[in-house]
Amino acid sequence: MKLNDHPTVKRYNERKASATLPATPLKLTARELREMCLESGTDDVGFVEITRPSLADQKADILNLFPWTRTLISLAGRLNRENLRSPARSIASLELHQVEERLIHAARTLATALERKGVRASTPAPGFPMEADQWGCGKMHVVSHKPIAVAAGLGKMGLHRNVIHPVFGSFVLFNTVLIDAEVDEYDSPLDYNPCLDCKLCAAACPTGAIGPDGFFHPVNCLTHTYRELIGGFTDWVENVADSKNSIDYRSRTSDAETVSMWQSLAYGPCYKSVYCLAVCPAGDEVIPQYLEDKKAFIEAVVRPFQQKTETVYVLPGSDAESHVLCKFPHKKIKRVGNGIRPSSVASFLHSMPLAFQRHRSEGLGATYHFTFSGIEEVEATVVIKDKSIKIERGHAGVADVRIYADAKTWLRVLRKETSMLKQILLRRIRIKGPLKLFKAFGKCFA
Ligand code: B12
Ligand code: SF4
Repeated sequence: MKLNDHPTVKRYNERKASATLPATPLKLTARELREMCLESGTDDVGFVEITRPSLADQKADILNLFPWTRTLISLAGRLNRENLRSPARSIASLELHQVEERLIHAARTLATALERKGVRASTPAPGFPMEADQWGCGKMHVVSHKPIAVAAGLGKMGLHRNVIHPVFGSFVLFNTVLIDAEVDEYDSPLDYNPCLDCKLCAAACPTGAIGPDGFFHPVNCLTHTYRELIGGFTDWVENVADSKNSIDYRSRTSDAETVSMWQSLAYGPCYKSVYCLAVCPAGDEVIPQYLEDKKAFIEAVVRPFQQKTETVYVLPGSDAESHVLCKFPHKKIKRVGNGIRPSSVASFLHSMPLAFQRHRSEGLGATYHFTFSGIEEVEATVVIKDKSIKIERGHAGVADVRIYADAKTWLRVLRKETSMLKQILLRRIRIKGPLKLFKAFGKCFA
């Protein structure tokens, strides 16, 4: 049979001749698209063109995977407040899973409807699954929903580094649908920030990851909140592998922790804290309770999280550990690993600001010149001053300490596969300058 005689091809040619095939590229009206989004089960929506300058840093990544993208549809899913405010982790986690599921379903329903209209549409996950093979060497998530939601006018970043919706406040999750059609009207960012700068999120965060000055420490947050996810799971597996027998395993992991890990695997992850969202009074729907009686709000909403007796997971010697000891002495500290270990010198340099424990660097002011050789030949300058860190490629300024290292050996030390002292004695790592300053450098990274 010739291709043109095939029934499917014949039907295609007939539809083409009668012009019932949609013309491309399509232009959708914002009104019609908004209605479709709300019908699919989302609570709010906004549209952004792929060329929006505020999204320039993720445009290449998006186009690499979806070269046909013209418009980004940001979908918002409202979270029920009292579930998120419950100190019971099972209740708050279930609320997050349910809204995430709803956003996945809504995005897919919308994509199906759009595809039937001849519009190409793709729906990356709101959270998981992610590109897990990128763990330790790049960005695991396909799309960053927060900047898209901000560009789409669905909210602004609060002190806690989450997007606050003008009505739902912090009780909101986001998803994004990518389409190949243009929309006749795009949305603009909000002209104000719903964040009140009340700093309740900083007061409630058990790890101190949210600073009252706006500093955010993603790694200290992840080590606790994600104890049963990604890197926390890796650390648990290694504990199993390192245990000599069941008694040794039980000395490392309590029965409750083992059961909790099973529960996370079977029913979706248990987030150890979402306190920053739960205590936030911002947003039209949320603010009345706060404005009517601020003291009562703090007693009813913030205090239960602060008073909760619970285990807080910290990196040994981190700012999070000092924070728990100082602010929440009644909480139990458990020193753990978080599975984050650089796989290259490039990722070591990239991840350094994320791992930097600023309070541990107090009083330190020094410039470090790194020279890596072997599998990666890289020069870099690290300046630690005034509790902040700056990294640049090449050697800049005058070095207080110069570090020469075989790249592979340096990574093995970071991965705790060999000791720094041994490698210094073997001269695979050489330090020029005061050893005291080199030790102080190490202390800044728990
Ligand atoms: C990575 C990530 C995290 C990381 C980093 C958080 C962060 N602020 O970026 C960790 C594990 C700490 C985290 C924790 C939480 N997250 Co989260 N997370 C994401 C994810 C996958 C990407 C975030 C992103 O775009 N970052 C880039 C830019 C925009 O963020 P930024 O704050 O300007 O910059 C930070 C990051 O670049 C980060 N970073 C860069 N590289 C790396 C590498 C690693 C390993 C880490 C840890 C961080 C990191 O460091 C920067 C400094 O803070 C999104 C889902 C998605 N696909 O978008 C959800 C998302 C941001 N998370 C969300 C939520 C709800 C949470 C939690 C409450 C816990 C939970 N249940 O998941 C906490 C809240 C912590 C907080 N106060 O921010 C929601 C936020 C909703 C909202 N209203 O804004 C999102 C949008 C998921 C969703 N679909 O709704 N999250
Ligand atoms: S709790 Fe207060 S400071 Fe923190 S994000 Fe909400 S409004 Fe802003």
